[in-house]
Amino acid sequence: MMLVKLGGSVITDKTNYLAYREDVLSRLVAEIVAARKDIILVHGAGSFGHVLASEHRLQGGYTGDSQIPAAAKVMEDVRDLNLRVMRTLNAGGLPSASLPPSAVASLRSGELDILDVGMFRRYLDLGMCPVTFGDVALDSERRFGICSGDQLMERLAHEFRPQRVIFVSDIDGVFTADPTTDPDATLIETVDRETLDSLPRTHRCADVTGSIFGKIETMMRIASWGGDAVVLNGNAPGRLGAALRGEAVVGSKVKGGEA
Ligand code: IP8
Repeated sequence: MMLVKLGGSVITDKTNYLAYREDVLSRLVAEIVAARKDIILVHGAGSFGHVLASEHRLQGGYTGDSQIPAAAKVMEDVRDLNLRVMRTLNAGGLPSASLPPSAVASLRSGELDILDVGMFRRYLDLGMCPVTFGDVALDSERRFGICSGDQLMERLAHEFRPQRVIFVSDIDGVFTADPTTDPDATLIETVDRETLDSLPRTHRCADVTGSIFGKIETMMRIASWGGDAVVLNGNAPGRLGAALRGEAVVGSKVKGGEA
């Protein structure tokens, strides 16, 4: 089984509120279908979630009633994105079942607490691809919060122990410096604890759910449970398909840290 996260930066245009990249998603779905693997899919929220979540400081949980309409609007928007993803998956030949965190998960102080993994298992058994996504969810301490796709990836990797965990991003992988501003930045093929600690902490951090460093820490925990954890560029045709077939691919492989 493989666990794949389609990053919000690849399936949406993160700079434009509610801009969906259907052409990119259709191609990625074709690569998944061609690979013929059992898959659990997670997708990010991109411009359907982060813009309003940051404007209304939803990440830290409830601070006042004025946030409630914004939280509801973010839930509506990420459902809208998810519905578009579901249509693309089903039309592309990957029968899929949507499992929204607002209904199957809850947080405790911003951390993922409860996730109904049994549901994922039953849809997989039925021959469907379970799909979940970054969403607003209830929080037992903070009333509500943001459940990120990366938190879901970590829990699902822990429960299902997939052969490979793939993060599909809009850049080739982890670089020695920020490739958007530094022409000397080079791709790091294998990232371990030592490399991570030596990286300059100047990379861009555009999300309410954290920076690339937080993502790599998550990937290290995932890799420490056995499977490969890989980050690759979904804008480059063929790379996701190759990674699903277990082939070497341009990207960064993250080696497990301490469990
Ligand atoms: O895009 C964030 O999930 P992510 C979810 O996976 C929201 O970080 C609603 C901002």
